[in-house]
Amino acid sequence: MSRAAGRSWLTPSAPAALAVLRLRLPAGQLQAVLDRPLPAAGRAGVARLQDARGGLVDDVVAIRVAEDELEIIAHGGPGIRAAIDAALDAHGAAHSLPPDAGDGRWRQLAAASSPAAVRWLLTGSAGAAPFPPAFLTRPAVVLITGPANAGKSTLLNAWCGWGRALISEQPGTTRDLVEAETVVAGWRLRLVDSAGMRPTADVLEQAGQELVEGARQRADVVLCLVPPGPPVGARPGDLLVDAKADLQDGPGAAAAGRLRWSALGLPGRTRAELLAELGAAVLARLRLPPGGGAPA
Ligand SMILES: Nc1nc2c(ncn2[C@@H]2O[C@H](COP(=O)(O)OP(=O)(O)OP(=O)(O)O)[C@@H](O)[C@H]2O)c(=O)[nH]1
Ligand SMILES: [Mg+2]
Repeated sequence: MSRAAGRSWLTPSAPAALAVLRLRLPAGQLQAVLDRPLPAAGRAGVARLQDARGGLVDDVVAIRVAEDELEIIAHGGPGIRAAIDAALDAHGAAHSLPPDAGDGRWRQLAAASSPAAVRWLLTGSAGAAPFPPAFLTRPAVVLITGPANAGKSTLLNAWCGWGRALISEQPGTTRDLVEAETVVAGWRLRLVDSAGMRPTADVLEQAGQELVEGARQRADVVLCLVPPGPPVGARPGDLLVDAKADLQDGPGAAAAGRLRWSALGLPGRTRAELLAELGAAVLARLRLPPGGGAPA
């Protein structure tokens, strides 16, 4: 049974140097689109895309992806695209193929949000992503919570690499949700610092604490910092981190096998190494393979 003829742009319509198009026509009609013999199956060739009367429309690269199908790399200006559309209408390829004609990866690439997602799309095998597909198009949201003065804002600043949030020795400093981005093993993470949890009569601080509940709802993972003392505000499922670990008793604290964080580093471990461990734990929790999981 012959397949429906048609065409489908695989790249977005914004002006760009190049645009990519899938074109499906019976082989005889397909030949009429180009001024040279069609490339053999699986091969590519340079050719002129011509209108139904043989007039030049664009110089293109044509890849023969099937007997009746070409992938065409053309110039990406809006005028050229319009001229190609008009020419292909006249060749009988007027109907757009469904949006996912071909493998749809060009569309996904245009929307990819992390270098790791781009890498997987370019080099990974076909089929379902080996990570939650939501993270193809948006960064994961990581909420940093815990008691007041636990070092949450200090961690945010260390992780994003600049002084995004105010830090002070005074508990109750952060009230708003403070967001910043970092990249871990190719994955963009949206970090959200939040008001510290403690009983307080301060109305603004209470309002800040209420925001944390909403932030929990939209977080993909919650890091709860646990400084020396009893845990405050932790919930089941939170990733617990021994915070201000430089102030904690080494053997006892380390024994729990929990993540440890100190802005000052720890004996034998630099701050950067501790951050890398936190990042690896967050990626593992989110099921995000380093670098997108594509072969090196
Ligand atoms: N010893 C030690 N001090 C730290 C560490 N991290 C932060 N501090 C200090 O602890 C104090 C509080 O740090 P913040 O980052 O403002 O704490 P926070 O959790 O954001 O506090 P709130 O916003 O008030 O809830 C500051 O004086 C920091 O310099 C750490 O790992 N070790
Ligand atoms: Mg703070």
